[in-house]
Amino acid sequence: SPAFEWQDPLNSKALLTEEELAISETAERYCQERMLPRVLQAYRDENYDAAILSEMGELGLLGANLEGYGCAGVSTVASGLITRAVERVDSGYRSGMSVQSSLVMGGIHTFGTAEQKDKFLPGMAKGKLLGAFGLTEPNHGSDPGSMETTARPHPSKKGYLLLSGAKTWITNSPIADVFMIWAKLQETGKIKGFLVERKDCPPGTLETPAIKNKNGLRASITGMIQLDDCPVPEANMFPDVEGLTGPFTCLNSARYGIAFGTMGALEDCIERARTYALERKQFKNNPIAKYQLVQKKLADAVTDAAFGTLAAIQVGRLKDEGKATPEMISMIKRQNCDRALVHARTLQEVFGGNAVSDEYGIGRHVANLFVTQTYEGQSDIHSLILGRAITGLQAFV
Ligand code: TGC
Ligand code: FAD
Repeated sequence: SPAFEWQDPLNSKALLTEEELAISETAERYCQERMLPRVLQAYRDENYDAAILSEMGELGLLGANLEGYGCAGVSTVASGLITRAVERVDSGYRSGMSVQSSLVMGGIHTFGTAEQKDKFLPGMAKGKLLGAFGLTEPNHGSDPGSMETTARPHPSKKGYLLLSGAKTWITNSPIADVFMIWAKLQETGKIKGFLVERKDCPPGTLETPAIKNKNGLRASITGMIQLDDCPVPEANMFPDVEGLTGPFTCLNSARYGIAFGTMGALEDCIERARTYALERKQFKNNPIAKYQLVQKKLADAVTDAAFGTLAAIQVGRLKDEGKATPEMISMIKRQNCDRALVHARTLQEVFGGNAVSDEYGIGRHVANLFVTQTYEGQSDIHSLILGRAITGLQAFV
């Protein structure tokens, strides 16, 4: 008779293809053997090792669900399994990868011209060319439609525009080679996407200072993008998409990755808490895992990890069949980030005072998971997206 497996209680593996299982195994092995040994020191030093992206590129793990241009062309579920493997180690490492793969490569793949795809995608797939995605501004986070960054015609150079404005809280910005900037055309007020190459920016027109002293996501690098009449050729603009549909289409894919990825962080919290609870003894030499209140914490967390994983697989399958809606993605992004954060916080209690030591890893996940609940649409914003779809009434303004 089948045995209950606490690591995969609803047997989600049974829903995966042979290829997906193999990809998951490759990603898990790389993450456990190569990423995990670096993360504690990286987090302490607030240092992102960009070599991670080139290592992932060599394994074919970047932009993995895209077709062509050196990308693997795997299923959406397989790409989710990769994010889960990475986020089992650290949400910051998954962040660096999500921006590269889903937001920037995905955006170029969907909206880029043939020349833009040829120019950027092969280098990005190898992790040799690094990307950043600039949507959020100092005064406009949840409401990017009010952005102030503008693009105006270059007064003297034909075929060029000048970008001005500031983007903030931008993952990878201090180390990126190419920036996907969302800005309003000064003439029409329409939002357009631009690919800005660091190497082509004259001095003083592009600055990307790092934002230091973060109390979460410290193993990733975050910064600003400051544009001061930065010249960009018209050929680097996405020709056929305008309005928020552009950035939000990129976000659909990245939000999916976060929904699957956070299940990896939660599973790591469960595994660490279970191990600790079985080893730690209190009251008549009993392992604390024997006590009902500790068991309930584990049961609650294991249940939500299993449900969240099944939901992510279902939405991935629908996405590949062209049947997924943005609201489905909002639902799993909100639910999985919220549940992962709640359970990580509760499981932290299992470690008693030791939870305060960074050696136990649980505090790092708690701090990181707060960020996952905040970026790519804060959870309350996703509640309002769902509320709008349920009632037909919009509550944003
Ligand atoms: P709204 O009127 O709802 O929509 C404007 C236009 O956009 C279209 N649209 C979508 N298209 C594709 N996919 C989606 N998910 C879409 N959602 C909306 C919509 O059809 C409409 O098109 P059109 O042709 O009619 O113009 O826009 P709104 O201004 O009312 O905005 C509403 C709201 C709150 C939902 C939206 O602004 C929102 O989602 N806010 C959250 C902002 C956000 O997610 N920012 C993410 C920044 S990037 C980031 O955080 C990266 S972190 C990366 C990492 O490190 O991992
Ligand atoms: P605000 O929009 O000011 O929201 C503050 C609070 O108010 C939230 O709780 C929100 O839910 C609530 N709120 C706002 N409006 C409403 C409303 N109408 N009804 C109810 N509640 C509301 N952005 C990028 O473009 N690219 C990146 O690579 C990127 N990386 C990031 C990395 C990190 C580490 C962090 C922290 C952020 C990153 N972001 C990035 C930005 C992120 O997407 C924003 O922080 C997020 O969208 C929220 O915007 P905000 O911080 O301006 O908060």
